[in-house]
Amino acid sequence: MEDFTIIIPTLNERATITKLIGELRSLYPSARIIVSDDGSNDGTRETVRRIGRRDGKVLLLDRERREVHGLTASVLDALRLAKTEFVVVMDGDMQHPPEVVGSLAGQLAGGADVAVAYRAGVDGGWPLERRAMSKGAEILGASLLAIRGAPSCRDVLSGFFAARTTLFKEAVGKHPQRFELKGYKVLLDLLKTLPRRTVIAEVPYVFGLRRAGDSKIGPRHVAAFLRSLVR
Ligand SMILES: Nc1nc2c(ncn2[C@@H]2O[C@H](COP(=O)(O)OP(=O)(O)O)[C@@H](O)[C@H]2O)c(=O)[nH]1
Ligand SMILES: [Mg+2]
Repeated sequence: MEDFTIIIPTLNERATITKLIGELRSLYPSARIIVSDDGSNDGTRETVRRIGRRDGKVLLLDRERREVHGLTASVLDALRLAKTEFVVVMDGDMQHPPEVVGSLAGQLAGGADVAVAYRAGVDGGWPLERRAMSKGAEILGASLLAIRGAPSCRDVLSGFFAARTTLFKEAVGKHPQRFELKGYKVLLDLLKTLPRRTVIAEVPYVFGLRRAGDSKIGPRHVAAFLRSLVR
């Protein structure tokens, strides 16, 4: 059941990363954790490296000097290192509850190919502008999958999901051009490459408020998302 690797892309998440890794470790003692960092300058890397010295299952993937920076690029780089049967992708800012990781892995153990955590609510509410943007992008993403005959689910833009490692690696290997490396929406890119018969499970969760650090989302991510739609 705990044969999974948790991939956490980070950019300046020092305020939450220790707590997140601690909670994951106590819930899933044998899980592997890869923090894929794009050159944080707030001590995130040093913190994770320090934890990794005590805990051999925690690895820092330091991408500071890579040519392409981006959330999707970071997830795909970490995926290459994964040797477990399943991988789970989640944010490093504690907006994705660690308890849900077990439910996602459980769905895969039960036979699903991909398990997606979808927002069943937003803790504390979101500004209207952010909600509207998110809804619009969701409709675009879901329509794209429908047009292409790809599998879909409730939140095709979720950043919190799990997949069979071989399925995910094969998708990237066969369709590298489908992945928008600077983008935020690696799940959408993955779904685009999969046949409609793929079994997708859905698990609800409440999206937490970001309590520390800053959201990195901005205009260049909107541009990356639009590129992702035409890839
Ligand atoms: N490696 C990497 N991680 C990123 C990048 N941009 C954001 N992240 C991480 O991806 C996760 C989601 O980002 P966040 O800004 O919280 O997005 P939001 O929750 O949609 O506002 C967090 O763990 C960020 O630290 C990036 O360019 N590279
Ligand atoms: Mg966030």
